[in-house]
Amino acid sequence: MSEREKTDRTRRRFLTTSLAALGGAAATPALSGEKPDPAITEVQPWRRHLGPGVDASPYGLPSPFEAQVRRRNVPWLTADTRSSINFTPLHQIDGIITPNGLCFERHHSGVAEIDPSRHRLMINGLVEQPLVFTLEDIRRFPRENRIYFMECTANTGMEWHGPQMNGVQFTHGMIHNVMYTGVPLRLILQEAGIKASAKWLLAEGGDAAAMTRSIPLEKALDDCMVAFAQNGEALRPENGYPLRLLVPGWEGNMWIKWLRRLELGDKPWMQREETSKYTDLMPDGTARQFTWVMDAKSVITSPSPQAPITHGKGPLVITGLAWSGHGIISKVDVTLDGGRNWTEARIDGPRLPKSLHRFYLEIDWDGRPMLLQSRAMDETGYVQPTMKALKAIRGENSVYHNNGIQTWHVRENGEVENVEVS
Ligand SMILES: Nc1nc2c(c(=O)[nH]1)N[C@H]1C(S)=C(S)[C@@H](COP(=O)(O)O)O[C@H]1N2
Ligand SMILES: [Mo]
Repeated sequence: MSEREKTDRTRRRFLTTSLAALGGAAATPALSGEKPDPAITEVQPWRRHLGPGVDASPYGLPSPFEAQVRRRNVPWLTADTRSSINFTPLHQIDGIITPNGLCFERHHSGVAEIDPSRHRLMINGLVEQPLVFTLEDIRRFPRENRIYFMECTANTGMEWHGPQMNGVQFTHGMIHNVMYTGVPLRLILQEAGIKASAKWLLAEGGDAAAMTRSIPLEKALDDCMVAFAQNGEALRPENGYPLRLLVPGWEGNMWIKWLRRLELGDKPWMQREETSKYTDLMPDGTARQFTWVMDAKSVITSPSPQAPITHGKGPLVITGLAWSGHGIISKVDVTLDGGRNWTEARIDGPRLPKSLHRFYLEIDWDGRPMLLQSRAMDETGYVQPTMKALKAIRGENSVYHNNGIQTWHVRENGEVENVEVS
C-alpha cells in the first residue's frame, strides 16, 4: 500500500470514529466499553443562560481559554525589560499573519509613548528643501499595503553554540509578519528633493535611545516604506506608534520605530552608531559587515518542544514557516529522519516576497521517534544550510544571522526536544 493510501485509510477510520461519536453511537471499537462523553450528554454552563451583549468588550480580546497564547521573555537574557526582547509564540499561531498583540518586541530604551498630535517627521541633510511632516501630512500621500516579515538579526543567535532554548518561541520567535499600510519612502524623500550627492539615509527614532541606522539610498528608494498601520489598525506602541520605517527583507534593527527624522548624506554614519555592534565575527578574526539581507530560513513550529504530540500515533499535521529576504520561497522540504529522506511540504496561503510562507506536511505517524527538520529554498535557488555547513563558513564566534536548519527530536511519547545533528 502506498504512503498516500495508508494515510487515506487511517483518515477514513478516524472520520468514522468521530462521526459515530457525534451520533452518540457506541458501536465503533474506539468507543465500546467507554463511559458516555459528558461533553455530549450533559448540558454545559454556557447553554444555561444568555451570554454577554455586544458591547461587553468594545475592543475584543481572545477567549480566556487562550490565555496561554502570549509573548514571553527570557529574564536571564537581559538585565532590564526596558532594553530587552520578548518572543512571538510561533508554536501557537497559524497562517502567515502575526496578530498585533503577539508581535515580538525589541526595545533599547523601552516603549516611547507618543502623542500623535505632537509627533513630527523631519527631513534634512542633502535635500533641496528640509521639511517637517505631521501625521496628517503623511496620510495625504498615496498609500500601499504590503505584508512583510521583520526578523531581528539576533534571532536564533543563542543556538550558535549548540541547542540552548527549548521552544520555537525562543529559538525563532524574534520575527513577526504583518500587513502594513503606509507611504513609499521614495515619495516622501522626493517631496523634499534629493540632492545628486546623496547616497545614504540616516533614520532616527523618537525613543529615549534615539536609535539611528544608516541605510543605502538605493534601498530607501526601492521598497522602503513609512508605515502608520499594522494589520489594519494603528501601529501598536510597542512596534513604533505612530510611525515606523520598513526596510523589507533586511535585518530588523534597521526598521526604526517611532520614526522622527530622516537625514540624507553622502556616506554612512557607521562605526559611531549602533551598527558596529551588528557585525559577524568570522573564524579568522575579521568581521562581516553590511550583512543586511536576511537569508532564506525555515522552522517547524508544530510539533516542537512547546507543542508536543498529545494524540498518539496516526494522522499528524506537521507545520511551519519559511521566509527569505531575497523574495519568494519556492520550496520547503521536510525530513523525519534527520536529513536522510526529504519530502516536499505543501505551502498554503499567500506566497509573497519577503513575507512568511506557511507549510504543512500531513503524515501517518507510526509512533516511532523522529528527527524533524525543514529546509527552505528561495526564488534565487539558495538553499537553507545545515548548522554544520553554516559553521564551516562562519565559525563559532557569530551571534547574528543564524539561518541554519533546526532539528527537533520527537520521542515515542510525543515529547519534543531541541537537538543538533551533525
Ligand atoms: N527607535 C527604535 N527603533 C528600533 C529599535 C529601538 O530600540 N528603537 N529596535 C530595533 C531592533 S534591534 C529590532 S529587532 C526591531 C524590533 O521591532 P519590534 O519591536 O516591532 O519587534 O526594531 C528596531 N527598531
Ligand atoms: Mo534586533
